[in-house]
Amino acid sequence: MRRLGIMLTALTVLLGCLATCGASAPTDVPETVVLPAPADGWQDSYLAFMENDYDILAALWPDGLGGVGFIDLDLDGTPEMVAFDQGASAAMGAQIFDLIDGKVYCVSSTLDSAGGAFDSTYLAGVSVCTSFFESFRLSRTRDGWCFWVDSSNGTDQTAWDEFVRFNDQDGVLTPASVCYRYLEFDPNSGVVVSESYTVAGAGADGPAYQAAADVYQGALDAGYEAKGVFLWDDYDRYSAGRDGLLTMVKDALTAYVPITDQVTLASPGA
Ligand SMILES: [Ca+2]
Repeated sequence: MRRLGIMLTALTVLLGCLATCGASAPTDVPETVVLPAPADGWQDSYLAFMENDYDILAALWPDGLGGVGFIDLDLDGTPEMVAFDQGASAAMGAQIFDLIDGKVYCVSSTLDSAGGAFDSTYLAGVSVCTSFFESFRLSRTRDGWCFWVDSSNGTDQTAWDEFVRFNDQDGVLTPASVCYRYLEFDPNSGVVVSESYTVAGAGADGPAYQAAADVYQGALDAGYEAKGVFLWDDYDRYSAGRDGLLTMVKDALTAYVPITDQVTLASPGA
């Protein structure tokens, strides 16, 4: 029974949140989500990938990665690895790696060249820009439990937002575009001179975009705060080539917060 308790961990959101968050309560979505046990040796798999593929990583990001963290984005029990670049624009680009059948694959990247550098079997067309591990939110939406992120970036003349939902598709983390907004500004006046929207990849208008975004912004947030480490936390420790990167990954593994530690829990075996 103890083993059952370890393998099946139920996650319960405080019902009190329903009253205090002001969000509508999904009626047909369970109040708990059951996570399978993580894949054996998942930590070593990611470490080995970073060590063996270091030359590829160094070629793609010659100045080094900006941060590494682990988040179970598709709620299959095994965390994905999120690696930020150092952000040449307003937000950093996230590269997401998933452990699939014992092998690590890049499943999302802001770099087009990642598809040629890594095995692109599971590389999705949707990528994420953000600057914080905590931007990935675990919520109980009307469409079920999921992680999502408000991915955004821009310049002084443009701004875009994309709400990205993380799905598990046959054991593969799959980011999906919920809705997207692109704005162009007059650089002198700041007035919006053009705008375009999509919902689920199809052309839409502003109200449709907002309605799709509201499903996530208005959902019940589980209060989970993902953690990782950044290069600027300790340049001396993290910036020395392969060894520095592997140290960053090891520290990120230590910083990893299992979802069960962050919310009110109820083990079915307890
Ligand atoms: Ca996962």
